[in-house]
Amino acid sequence: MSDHYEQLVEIAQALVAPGKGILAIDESSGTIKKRFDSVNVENIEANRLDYRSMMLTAPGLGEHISGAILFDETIRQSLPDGTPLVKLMEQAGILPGIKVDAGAKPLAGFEGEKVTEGLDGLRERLAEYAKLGAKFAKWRAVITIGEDIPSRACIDANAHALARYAALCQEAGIVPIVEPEVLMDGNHDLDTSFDVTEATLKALFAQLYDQNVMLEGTVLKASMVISGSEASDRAGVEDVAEATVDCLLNAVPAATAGVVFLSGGQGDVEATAHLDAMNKMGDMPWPLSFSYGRALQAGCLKTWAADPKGNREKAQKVLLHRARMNGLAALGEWSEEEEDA
Ligand code: 5MM
Repeated sequence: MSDHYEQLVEIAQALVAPGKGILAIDESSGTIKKRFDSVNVENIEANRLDYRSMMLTAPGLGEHISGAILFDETIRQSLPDGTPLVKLMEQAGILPGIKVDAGAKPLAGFEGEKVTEGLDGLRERLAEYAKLGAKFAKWRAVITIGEDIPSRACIDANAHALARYAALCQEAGIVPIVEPEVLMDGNHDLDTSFDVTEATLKALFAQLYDQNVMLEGTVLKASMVISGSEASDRAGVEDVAEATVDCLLNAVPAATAGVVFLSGGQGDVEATAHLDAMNKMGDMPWPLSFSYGRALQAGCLKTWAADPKGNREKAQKVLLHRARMNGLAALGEWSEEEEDA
């Protein structure tokens, strides 16, 4: 049992508090470049700070956002007036989180598959992040669906690394978010997505159990069970919601503090509708909420990029709207009328 039991449980429960979810703004250097390139913004530190601090200072964001996942650069940044972003988040009631993985790299011997690296030196990095104010962390593994993949070796290597990361986080008093993302890329059907997600989650929880990770102080960041993005006959909202909940019920122990979804390339309203449909299905063993990156940021980024100074408040409103919609979906109280209001 972790020395930090109560602290971890409290943080984990706060992350999935009713009607709240997580804002993922932990894009690594390569990913934020792609996002900025798409809206013609130069990828320099000043712009990254301006963009991310614009989101974190959106008035009232803490009503729907429990925590934000930061990148290493961001957790060390301050506003031009000297206020550290972490302090500003604390004042806004938003828990600071940190991405600690070093990215998904090719898995030797398994073409087309990846394993996430970053365990070397992780104990020391976590101790530093805890001093900087991080209350939770995130590690993302990537599972690809394709011809004859994923392999058992890929699923097991990633589950093992996720559990080692989670155990180190809890030792440091930091809540681990474990994210085994089954990618939406490809033309696979809903059943294939179900089978791969179920196998991945079962392997992950077996490893978490073997490595003494305390589930009450752990949050799962899951991908939804969804048709491949290039599938010809993609499943509708109700089917996705039912398949996802069935899969989670099969594989996720009730002791887990909560489940938050990634959006994985879904449209922003689509991601909200899926989450809402799941929560409308009734009581679950764990809270079901969101930890969206693109599905929270897409409209906000576009609005801000059109005129970073002039559109600051407008972009914040766009973000607040999506945060509120997803907060409603986390309660199963979202509707298209709310969306259009
Ligand atoms: C915000 O994007 C995160 C960082 O990705 P990279 O390490 O590839 O730069 C990403 O891990 C994100 O937290 C999750 O994938 C969820 O984001 P989406 O956009 O899928 O909701």
